Amino acid sequence: RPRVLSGIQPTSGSFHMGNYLGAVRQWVALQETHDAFYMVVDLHALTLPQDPRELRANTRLAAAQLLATGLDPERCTLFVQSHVPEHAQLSWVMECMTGFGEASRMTQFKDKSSRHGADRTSVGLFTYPILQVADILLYQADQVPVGEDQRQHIELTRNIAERFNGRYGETFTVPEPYILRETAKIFDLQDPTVKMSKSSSSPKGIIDLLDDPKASAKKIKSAVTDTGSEIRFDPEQKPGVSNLLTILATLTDVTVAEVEQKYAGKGYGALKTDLAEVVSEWAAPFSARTREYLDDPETLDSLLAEGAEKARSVAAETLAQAYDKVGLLPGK
Ligand code: AQP
Repeated sequence: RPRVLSGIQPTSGSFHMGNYLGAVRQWVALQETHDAFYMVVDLHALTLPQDPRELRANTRLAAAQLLATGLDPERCTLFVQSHVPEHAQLSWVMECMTGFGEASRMTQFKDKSSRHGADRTSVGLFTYPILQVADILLYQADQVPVGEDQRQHIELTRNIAERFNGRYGETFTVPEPYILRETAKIFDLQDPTVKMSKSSSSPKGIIDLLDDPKASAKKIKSAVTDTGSEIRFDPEQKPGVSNLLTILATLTDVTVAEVEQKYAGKGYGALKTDLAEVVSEWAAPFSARTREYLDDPETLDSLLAEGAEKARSVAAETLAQAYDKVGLLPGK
């Protein structure tokens, strides 16, 4: 079985529809066909200031949401990044393999650092793509299921893996991004030209999966659509409507063309009402399942401990190889 690896940050509580449709939904499908490793990337969350108690709670909450979407610890390895110290250990080696200029070209860093200002930008935010390189290479992942915003980081991972292999001999699998075209980028409801994002969308622009269904319905109904009244999938001319069509088609497991056809001749109102209904039907059982996992933190923690143990057995082997290749003296 080919191997996949991916992660999600435990920031700001609820996952949003972009996280789910862009990434986590694929994770659930891939656990059936792939040797799958998924993690809550708590170390990545530290790139921005976090309240310690909230971070701990949000890490459990993220794991509970992943289980609630259908990840099954019998079929995949689910763990918390900081429980596997090899991530931070390999990251240092990878930092030493990365050019400063190369790291400076990461557009996500440029966006986030310009938003936060130099004083609130940590060195960790700058090096976080390199920790991600380590995350992926430790598991010799063949594919990395992510949203479009991560494509550049996967490209960096490929470059560094190739560089390491070239310099020290075949060590790492060079991974491919696994990005589904249709859902690679889910857009902000209020500004459908930018991605739906925890840190930069306004609350009205985000469908939070754990939100009260009434609140989500209200946001969907006030989503910015386009002038004209025709329901047509046309991301250039009609980004708002196209975004709603994508979300509806994916959640109901049909093609965008089918949804387009169904709404031919109808108004935006009908599309929004139906989408609100579909989101609420999806989200209610999801929230209930998330709560069940949270209500039993002991079981949740022991699932995560088992996941970390499985992950560590793979990660430790790769780290030992990498340390050996670069010439670090093995300890006793
Ligand atoms: N809008 C999106 N459309 C498609 N995929 C998306 N992802 C995030 N937003 C969208 C994908 O979700 C996965 C987990 O992302 P993350 O843990 O990196 O979360 P994030 O990047 O913190 O989420 P945001 O909302 O994008 O936050 P900011 O803006 O703070 O970085 C990833 O695979 C990501 O591609």
